[in-house]
Parts: sequence; C-alpha cells; structure tokens
Amino acid sequence: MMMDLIQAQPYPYELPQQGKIALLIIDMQRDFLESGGFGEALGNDVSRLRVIIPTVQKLLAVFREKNLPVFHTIEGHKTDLSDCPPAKLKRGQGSQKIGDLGTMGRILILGEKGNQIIDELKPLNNEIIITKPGKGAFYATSLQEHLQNQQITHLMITGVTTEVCVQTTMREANDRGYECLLVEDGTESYFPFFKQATLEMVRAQGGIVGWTAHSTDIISALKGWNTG
Ligand code: TIU
Repeated sequence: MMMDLIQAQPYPYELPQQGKIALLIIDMQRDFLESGGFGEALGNDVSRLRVIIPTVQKLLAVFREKNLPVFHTIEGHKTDLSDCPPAKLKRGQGSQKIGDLGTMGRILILGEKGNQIIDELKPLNNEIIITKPGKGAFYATSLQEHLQNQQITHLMITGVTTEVCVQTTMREANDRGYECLLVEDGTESYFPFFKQATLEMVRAQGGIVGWTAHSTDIISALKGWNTG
C-alpha cells in the first residue's frame, strides 16, 4: 500500500489512510498580534508574531481547496469573568488585567474587538471557532466532541504562542490519541528561544509529543494527496 508522507522530524509523518486530518489555528486573534491587547498588556512586542501570517494563510488555502476541516480557537472569557479562575485573573504585573478596558475593548473578553481573529485569517461560516478559557484548546471546550464527530485523527497545528497555547494544546491532543504535527514556520513566540526549545522538545525522544515540519513540505504533500 502506498503511503502518503510529509517530510518531518523526527521521521516522516504519515497522512491518514483512515480518519481525517484537520488544521488547528490557535489564537490568531488581535489580542496577541496587534497593539492594545492581552499580549501587549503582558509586556510583549506583539509585532514579531506577525511573520507567520502568510504561512498560515497558505495552509488555510490548501485545506479549503481540498475541503478538509479547519478549526480556529480564541482565548477569551465571559463578560462576567465567571470562567476565569482567580489565579489567572490576578497573575502578572502589567498595568492591565483581563477584563480591563484597553484600546481594543475589554482585555481578553469574548466578543470584544481584541478578541476577534485577525482579518487575514477570517474564518469561513463552515469553520468551527472554539472559544477557550485556558491555554489548552481541550480544557472546558467542545473541541474533542467535534473532532470525534468528524472522525478526525490527525491534527496540523499552527498559531500563537508556541510555548503557551500551542504547546499546551498539542500536549492535550497527544494525550487524547491524536497524531499531531506542529508547523515550524506556522507558529511563533514572543521569545525565539522558547519557540526553538518547543520544537525540539516535542519531537525529541522519537516524537514524544509529535512531529514538526516546514509548511513547504506539508503543502507539497497535501497537494499531491488523494483524500479519497
Ligand atoms: N502569553 C502568551 O504567550 N500566550 C498566551 O497568553 N496565550 C496564547 O498563547 N494564546
């Protein structure tokens, strides 16, 4: 039987013979990529995350072209903060906290301007948006239910930030039995060293958490893949 493989580390990643692959785009919301949101409130230079936008756009275009499922996530809290643990609310020493009024609305609150996915990656109506109160996309969300309903077994993971929401989600997915591939140039961190360390730690020990691959290798494999 011919296998469809993506050139990856620590070894080639097999595209599913059975089951499906989905694209997971983590938290590409204004909060983390534009000035005036949560990322900046935490003291970060948000501009450095923007380099991955064209890569994620290209992957998104291939998934849409091949009619493969796409999931977007947003980190955010209810207006009354009832889903925000006190520990998360009081954490940090920045001038603004979750729920405070910033230049893009209330910080990290669902529905506010800062909480919207950036225009460049605007979801289509048939793409599911998972809002999440934590760093991981499985905690207190319906993500797993959606994946199971759609027989998705493989996840291609992109978004921000690599060592926080992306890595947490990848670890959660790995423990739930998903074959996870982290897109090297489709994820970014405020700290280059943390991104590099994350790539290395997930693929160490024979792929203890999963694989990493460059978008060009992923796109060429997906384009030639007969999804049946
Ligand atoms: N602070 C930071 O790097 N990230 C977050 O708070 N959330 C996400 O990673 N989405």
